[in-house]
Amino acid sequence: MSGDGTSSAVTETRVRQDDAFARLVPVPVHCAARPGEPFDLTRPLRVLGQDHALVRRCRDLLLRWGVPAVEPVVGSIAETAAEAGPHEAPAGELSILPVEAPVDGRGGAMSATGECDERREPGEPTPEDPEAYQLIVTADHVRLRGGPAGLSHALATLEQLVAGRRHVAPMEIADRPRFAWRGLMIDLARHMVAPAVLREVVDLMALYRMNRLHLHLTDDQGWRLEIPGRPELLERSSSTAVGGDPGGSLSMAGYRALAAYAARRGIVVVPEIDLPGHTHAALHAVPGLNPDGVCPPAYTGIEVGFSSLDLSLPATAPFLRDVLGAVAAATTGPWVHIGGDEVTTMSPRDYGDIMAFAAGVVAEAGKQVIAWQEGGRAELPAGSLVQLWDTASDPAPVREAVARGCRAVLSPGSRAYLDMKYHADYPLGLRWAGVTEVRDSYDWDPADWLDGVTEAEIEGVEATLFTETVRTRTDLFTMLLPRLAALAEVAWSPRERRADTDGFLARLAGQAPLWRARGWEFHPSEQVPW
Ligand code: TNX
Repeated sequence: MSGDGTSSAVTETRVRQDDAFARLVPVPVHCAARPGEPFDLTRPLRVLGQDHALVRRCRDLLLRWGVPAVEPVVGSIAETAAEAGPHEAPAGELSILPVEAPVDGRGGAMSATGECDERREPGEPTPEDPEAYQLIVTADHVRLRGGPAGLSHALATLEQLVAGRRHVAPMEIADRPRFAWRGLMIDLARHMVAPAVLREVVDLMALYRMNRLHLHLTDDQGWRLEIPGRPELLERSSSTAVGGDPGGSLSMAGYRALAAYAARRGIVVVPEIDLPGHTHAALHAVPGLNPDGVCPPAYTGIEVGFSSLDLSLPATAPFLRDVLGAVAAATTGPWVHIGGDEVTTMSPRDYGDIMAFAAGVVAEAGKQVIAWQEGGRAELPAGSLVQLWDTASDPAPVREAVARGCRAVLSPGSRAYLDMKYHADYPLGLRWAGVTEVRDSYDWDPADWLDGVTEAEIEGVEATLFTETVRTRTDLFTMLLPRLAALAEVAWSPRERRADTDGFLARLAGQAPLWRARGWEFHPSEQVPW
């Protein structure tokens, strides 16, 4: 091969491409090198698409990573050449072109119209795959294709390829998720997380193509969401948090704004009102929810399992209707989470009754129910989601619920609970599910987790961040990163693409510049070759 100019050029291109693929998390279904020169990011570029928000995001991404000038074009470019008509941006596509792209006879930038060999197109995004996308890079054209969610994922992949570089190697990527549910739960109740930080969490999720932001909005220590007609909930129970720390809350408008921000990135917000346990903040605010009609003092410790609602009290059903009705009405996504975990003070029958009642209110409001694994014992509507979490207890309720037509979301404590300590001496976090390093979060497969539950019955995977010990933005990102990226790949990538954990850890190391650029602190795990 030595002395053969062509081969060495090809080899060189391959090295660059391998390098490019080595930066992608989650690993895509299909990626392959294409011949040709790399796409040059050091010249002024034009971003062309039909969707204003996506065009702007693409422009911002390129500017953030040092492209000297970016011209956003929504709709079409009117070409100046007399014989040339306008070049329309096809729906479902986003193009990045040099501003000086040559114009072909039909008025399009040449590379935007059919220069790609259509026979070599990797798998088309299909209507059944709203999150599928393609990314094709040639010397003069970066083309992203997919539905709105797919294009959002394509932008995430592009950002990983571009980050800090002057060129993108020619390549094609065709990608789609393994599981529909790729979630992250954030506990706002133990410590409030400010909306600006929640938007950063959304950005982080989008970077790893995650799509469900589950907000744990209520617990014993605080109530965080405005409920119209029930002002006492925020007046009495929003200023508290674990350890006497400051509380906080989301107005309905703030909640809707966050959900809209997430939706533009392909992410659905899933609100949780934890019932019937974890309700001390409600009991503290609403006298009629207490058997003696007297509100107990606020609670700021971290015990669990002591509080519960009582459906036999006249105030309880109206309370549940008001709260769940308001939450359902404010939620554009299809799901409302009704909690159901860690109830130790009720009979199984009372527990089942109140869970069934809450599920009925949610169903009447036109939403699907999701509940923690214990809720699998209650009568939930078919198609409800049951979320496995407690690796120390019998997962039978999840299995039974699946047998009755529910689907499983997997958040096994020992893998997906990002409030677990990284190691025994780690200053933050709890230990009830063990210590969890990044390999622990990565080295498992959802399809093997639950005997008797098949891959087809698994809706997906969700990481959780409970915040008993998480007080600041730095704490939050340090617990999420790097483990969240591991779980994102578990949920997105095909099993056969994940066989090489060391390879994953090397790709993970390549993410650090992206995190640093955003000011997201991360745990410098010794398992990762940073
Ligand atoms: C278990 S997860 C809980 C939470 C705690 C968490 C701490 C779940 C359904 N219940 O109440 O905050 O452990 O890791």
